[in-house]
Amino acid sequence: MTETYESDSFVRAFREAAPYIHYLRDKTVVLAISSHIVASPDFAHLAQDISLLGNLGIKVVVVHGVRKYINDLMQQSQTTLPSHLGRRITNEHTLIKVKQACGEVRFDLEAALSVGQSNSPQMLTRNRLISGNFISAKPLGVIDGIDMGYSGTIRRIDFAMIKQHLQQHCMVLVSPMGHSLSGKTYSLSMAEVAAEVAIGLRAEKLVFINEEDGVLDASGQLVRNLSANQAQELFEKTPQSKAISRLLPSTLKALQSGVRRVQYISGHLDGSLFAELFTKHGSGTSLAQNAFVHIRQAISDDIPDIIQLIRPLEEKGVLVRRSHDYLDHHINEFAMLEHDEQVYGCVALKQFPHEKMGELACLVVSPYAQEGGYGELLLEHVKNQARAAKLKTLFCLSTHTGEWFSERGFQDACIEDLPLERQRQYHQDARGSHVFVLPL
Ligand code: 1C4
Repeated sequence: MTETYESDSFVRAFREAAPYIHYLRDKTVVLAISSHIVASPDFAHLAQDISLLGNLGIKVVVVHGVRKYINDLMQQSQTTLPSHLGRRITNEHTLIKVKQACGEVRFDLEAALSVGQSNSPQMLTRNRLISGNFISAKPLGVIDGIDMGYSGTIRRIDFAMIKQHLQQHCMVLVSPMGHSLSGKTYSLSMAEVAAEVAIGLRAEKLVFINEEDGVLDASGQLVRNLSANQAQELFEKTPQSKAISRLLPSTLKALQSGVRRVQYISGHLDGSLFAELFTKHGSGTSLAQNAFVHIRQAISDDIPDIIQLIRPLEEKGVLVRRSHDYLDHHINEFAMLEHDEQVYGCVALKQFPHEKMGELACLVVSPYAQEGGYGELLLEHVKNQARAAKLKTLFCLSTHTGEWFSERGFQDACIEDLPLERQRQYHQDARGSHVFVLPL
């Protein structure tokens, strides 16, 4: 028997991760890290993973929060922090504490991200971390008669400077502080800074790393994927923790402004960052402007993906063999199922307009994504296409999957029920496939 590592979980995980790593190389990822996470002992693992992202060729910008550090300092001096509309009111005394807290978080972060991976035999290079006066700020001013003092908002971000550093393979560290042109310092919202940085850099992903696992539904279960509309609805109906609620406005703005994914993950869960970036299921909640899974018309560029999906099944006799040439000529019959920009399935509808019949063919869901309902989605898609084309009957031929179709309303049929042209092909193929039909 040939030895195989296929069942090895490392091999499977590596195969799953590789396309994501390839996709993210040279793209920008903004990581917005809560100060509660920086202060926690769990941060050491996360910092190592962040360093590794840089080594994988991903452009990383780290934005940090300061809330925990400020609260601790205020507690020590037994002062409370007034706030209005969810923003801290920063007077001169508080500003000193904010600066102090900000410096402390930065040093903690720099130290953790400076740990070299010297325990690795390949000695990965140490990432250079750059920070600077990237953000110009202006005061929030007086809101509802309340002077917000040194709490500010972003006026401008020096994206050219940030990009220059990223281009030179440096990691960029951005603090939630900004300076006005008159030299005053303002305390900013970490979520706002992270979103604006991600928007301006056209980041691929904005990842908020908090203490919570992500967004929860009414029964307290973690919600894996949300579109912007679903998120808005869910947050209205199901109150989330304060930390998560604070992120929603910036999240929606980032998504509306072109950031492809905003992700909420827990910084306490070892490996959560890698799981979120490099696996299909992720580890927290992933938010996108539009729905995650969609089925679209195939184009010639999809042929390599189709071949990758169908070849192993052709070898096993589950599917009929289709050459590159065949796919090229019949690509209009195919539809592709994508999840998060990755292809996970395909299906074809071959029409026999004379008989008002259609064949559902070449139905495949990637082995990495089976039993998640994608097969059902592809079937629904073909049924809708067939109805739109005014076909009356859908049929399919199968050697191994008859039960799956029977459970979805297909009935056993015989060869004579097929269009004549298909009957001829059936005898030519000599596969002895079972025939199933579904009245539409
Ligand atoms: N038999 C019965 N049930 C099955 C099954 C099977 N072979 N495979 C999965 N299921 C069940 C699961 O156990 C699960 O049940 P549960 O837990 O809900 O009770 C349920 O289906 C999952 O449903 P889903 O919607 O999540 O399904 P997916 O896993 O997303 O997709 C596929 C289902 C069958 C598409 C998927 O398992 C797959 O890709 N399988 C390998 C390829 C395959 O068998 N495709 C069907 C081909 S028939 C050929 C052609 O080339 O045109 C041959 C033509 C000829 O001449 O012979 C077709 C149509 O392509 N024909």
